[in-house]
Amino acid sequence: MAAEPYRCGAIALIGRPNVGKSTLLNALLGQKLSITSHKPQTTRQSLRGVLTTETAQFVLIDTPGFQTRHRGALNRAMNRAIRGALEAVDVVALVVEAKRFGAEDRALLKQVPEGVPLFLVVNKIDTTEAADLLPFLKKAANEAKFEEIVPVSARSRKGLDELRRALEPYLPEQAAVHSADDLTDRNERFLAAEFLREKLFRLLGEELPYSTGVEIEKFEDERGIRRIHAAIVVRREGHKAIIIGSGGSKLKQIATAARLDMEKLFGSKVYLQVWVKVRSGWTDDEAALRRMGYG
Ligand SMILES: Nc1nc2c(ncn2[C@@H]2O[C@H](COP(=O)(O)OP(=O)(O)OP(=O)(O)O)[C@@H](O)[C@H]2O)c(=O)[nH]1
Ligand SMILES: [Mg+2]
Repeated sequence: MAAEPYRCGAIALIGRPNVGKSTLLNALLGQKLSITSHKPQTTRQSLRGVLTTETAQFVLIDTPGFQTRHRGALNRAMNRAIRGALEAVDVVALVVEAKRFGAEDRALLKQVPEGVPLFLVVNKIDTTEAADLLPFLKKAANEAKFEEIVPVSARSRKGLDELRRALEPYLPEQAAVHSADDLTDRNERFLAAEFLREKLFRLLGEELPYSTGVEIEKFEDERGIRRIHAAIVVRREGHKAIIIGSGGSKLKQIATAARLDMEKLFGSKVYLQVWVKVRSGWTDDEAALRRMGYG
């Protein structure tokens, strides 16, 4: 029997905030690449993760959560990033939470280009009983013309092989686009900023993370040691004081957690220096957003 031809293609993971797109990307890669938190709108820019197997290369695109409630310039940039990620993909996977399919999921489906194979990935099945899940899957099947509906739990790593096997036949027959040891299209500078931003989402209160950003001011790789200077950008002096914390304790906790993640991903020692700067109104200033990489 002739060997199957190699396949390679891009798969966009789209969905409402907090459904677990980034957790799913990491679970499929078997490595932490994309940042995650229990707060919605953690991901702000799209990010590609490359999974290479013997038979196929999956270029998985994580995207910001789609929402229509918040309308500032940063939110517009996030929705633009979703539209950008939907250009020239081979498969679109709409990720939803088990037992939740609503107006925002339907609004997002309208943005999917015609003719692109559409998957429904039902995540967080660890939170439901099988008896409740089946009626949901049946009902969801009527929402659009899905090629496949795949229930998974990104957190407990259930259904991931099934998802990969279901996706593979939809990838075009072609040689790998990335080399086998490529993990992502993003550089270490971007990933360092993201890991620091994750700690802001995880270690600060409910509201503050949304008005913070991160800028990498210096990134040097000296004989395998990364020296990184990063600025946390906030909108107000009061926010700066909260992030620094009493005697600098909060900032130290944030920086240490971020550094440990960076060392793991980069496989090297990292010297990380972090300071906090105030730039009032940055989340609504298009020029400032562009400078910070929100294109
Ligand atoms: N119980 C359960 N929780 C999950 C699962 N997958 C993700 N989560 C949790 O859901 C929350 C959101 O996960 P993310 O991966 O950050 O979600 P996201 O869709 O990327 O969110 P945005 O970037 O904000 O759009 C986190 O607290 C995850 O731990 C799952 O399979 N089961
Ligand atoms: Mg995310």
